[in-house]
Amino acid sequence: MGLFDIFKSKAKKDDAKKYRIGMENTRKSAFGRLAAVFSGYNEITEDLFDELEEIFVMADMGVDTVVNFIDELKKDVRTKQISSALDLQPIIVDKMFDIYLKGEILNTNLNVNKDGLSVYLFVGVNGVGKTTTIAKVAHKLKKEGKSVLIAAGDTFRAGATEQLEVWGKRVGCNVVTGEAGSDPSSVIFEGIKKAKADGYDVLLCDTAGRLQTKINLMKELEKIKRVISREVPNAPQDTLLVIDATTGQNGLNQARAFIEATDVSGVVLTKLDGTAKGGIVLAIRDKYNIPIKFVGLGEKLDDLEYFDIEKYVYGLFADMIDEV
Ligand SMILES: Nc1nc2c(ncn2[C@@H]2O[C@H](COP(=O)(O)OP(=O)(O)O)[C@@H](O)[C@H]2O)c(=O)[nH]1
Ligand SMILES: [Mg+2]
Repeated sequence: MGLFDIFKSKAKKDDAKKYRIGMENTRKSAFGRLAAVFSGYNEITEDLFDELEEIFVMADMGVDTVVNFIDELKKDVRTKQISSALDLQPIIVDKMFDIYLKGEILNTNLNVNKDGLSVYLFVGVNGVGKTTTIAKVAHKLKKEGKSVLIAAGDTFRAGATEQLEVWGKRVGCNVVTGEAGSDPSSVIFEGIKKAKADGYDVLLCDTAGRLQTKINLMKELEKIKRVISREVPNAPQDTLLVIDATTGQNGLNQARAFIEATDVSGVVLTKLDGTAKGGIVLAIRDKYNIPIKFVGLGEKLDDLEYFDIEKYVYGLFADMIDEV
């Protein structure tokens, strides 16, 4: 059974509700045009493919990914000998799933240290949503029964530490802070010391998002990681690159500096609710081959979901799927 059919069941739909609500912008603009396009065609034609291509590019799937995707669709149409435009719809949904997975099983869960403290480092350009995401992750992990400590490693931006302290109070999490302008590694070091002494399960580390030269960025992240791995072997368990979905392909280019500067093990894609460019998930997968671990679907504490490709694809096509 294809994804198209699976999501006709009510239980699945309820489970994916946050995605359906959060991705409304993408659906209403780019993907919402699919229904109108399909209503103009009975048969599958080259013009139909051209219109589909335009929609996918508009949703920011990335030109290379789209070209490849359209090729795959055409191949499927040929091998399955389909000619009716209506029969193409479920194939689009299923193929989208395939091009994300590429036949692999992707680890979208956080890596966990079985011997004690798990340390997660959050990196990314200023304003993408690192601090907010840390609060959301803290909230989520606490609900899962973990004890969570936060280290306010952004000592650079004025007010960053206070912002995190406010979130900490809201979530009910202690926040380890340092002086403004102090070395971020020293704040993170203090965080680890406290986390180990008090037996915390998780330490979440914020960092500044300065767009410095790559060399400086590399040195700063290297130093932070050196301190972390000296104190906790094999840590950080994950280095999470936070990317703002509203910045589209531009944001991806900025993110590249971080990927080149350090080992990134996962992506958090924020503000998926605030963009029509929800196709960016597929562009990230194609360009960087790093799994997306979380998506931000709003500004509130509960608006963070573990990334799930099925629910995401449902978020893109909910109108089309629900209609059938
Ligand atoms: N709509 C929406 N806004 C978000 C999301 N994540 C973060 N933001 C907003 O993005 C802005 C910048 O967030 P912040 O955490 O300070 O970014 P940082 O500079 O990377 O730490 C804030 O106004 C957040 O409320 C999200 O998933 N959806
Ligand atoms: Mg911040």
